[in-house]
Amino acid sequence: MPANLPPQYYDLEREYSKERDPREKLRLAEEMLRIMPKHKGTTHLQADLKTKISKLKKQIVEPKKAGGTRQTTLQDHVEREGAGQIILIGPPNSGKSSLVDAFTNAEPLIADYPYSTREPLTGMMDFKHVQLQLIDTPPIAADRYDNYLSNLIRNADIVTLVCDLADPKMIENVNVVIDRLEEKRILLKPHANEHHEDPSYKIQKTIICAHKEYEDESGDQLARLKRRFPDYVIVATSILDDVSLEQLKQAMFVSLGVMRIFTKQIGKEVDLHDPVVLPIGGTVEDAANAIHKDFGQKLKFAKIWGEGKFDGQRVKSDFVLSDGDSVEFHI
Ligand SMILES: Nc1nc2c(ncn2[C@@H]2O[C@H](COP(=O)(O)OP(=O)(O)O)[C@@H](O)[C@H]2O)c(=O)[nH]1
Ligand SMILES: [Mg+2]
Repeated sequence: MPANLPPQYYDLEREYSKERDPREKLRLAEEMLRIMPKHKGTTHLQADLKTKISKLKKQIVEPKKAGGTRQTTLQDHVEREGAGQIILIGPPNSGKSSLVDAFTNAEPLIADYPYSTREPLTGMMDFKHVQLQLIDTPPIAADRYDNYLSNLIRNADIVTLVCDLADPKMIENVNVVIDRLEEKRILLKPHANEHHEDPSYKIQKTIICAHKEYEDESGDQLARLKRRFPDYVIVATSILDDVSLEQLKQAMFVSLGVMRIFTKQIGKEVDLHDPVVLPIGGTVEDAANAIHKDFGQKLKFAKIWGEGKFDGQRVKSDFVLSDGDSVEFHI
């Protein structure tokens, strides 16, 4: 039976075969399926198109990784990688993409016009051999809020609110961000241990990045920010000031409430490149279990090196470790 396809179908098919962007291909394929007459003569074609559509959908949801950079396309969820997930949010043009560019191998578009970032983008940041995942996001403004942001922000470990010291309307624009999130029942707070009587509200621990510090010679803008956010960790940064960028990284790491524990095999040097990351308060047993399930139970004792300890001090499984300690396990 002849297919008797309408002429538009052939136009779409031509476009489809030239198109490279999978999302645009998907749109075209769906359109082809929509206009295709549904009768016996087109059954094969229909099946064919449906297969193409499902393949394209898969390709879009699971894009191949390239050098740790990933354009997230399933936009409201970023699969967690590394020891913590930190989302950068803020008004347009505040410098979110520049920071993600400086800290990770991701390559976001940086531009002097607002709304340059259209989609979340993730990249991995190394901080003293700990891998942290950063998410760059589109701006939040009075006339702009991408709904998928709510889930992304709720699911991140920490929010970094990037404020633009060069913006005379900085406070106003930052307030818009806070208000819009509150509408979505997300409350940015300096600590995670606050509670809200309504459980549908999410309290999200937040640190403040006071960006473009060199544009604020008088320091008035920074002072304004400190008055507006009295209890928050605030780090003043500039892309041109490496020390400030290290301070922001440090603040991000500290805000996660984790510590790095280095491990050492008996008779060998400490492995300084691949620390175990544990919540602060973790013990020798927790460190052992992080290396291998049940390892903690088999442990007889451990020797540790670190600040405030004797070198090779012998400790039991319940010994509470501190950031930077090295541990040698004895079973
Ligand atoms: N003066 C100054 N400009 C910056 C700094 N960081 C970024 N910018 C500029 O601010 C503009 C917006 O940057 P971008 O990272 O795209 O901001 P986003 O919209 O928040 O992602 C660009 O023109 C950047 O070059 C900084 O530390 N100092
Ligand atoms: Mg951007």
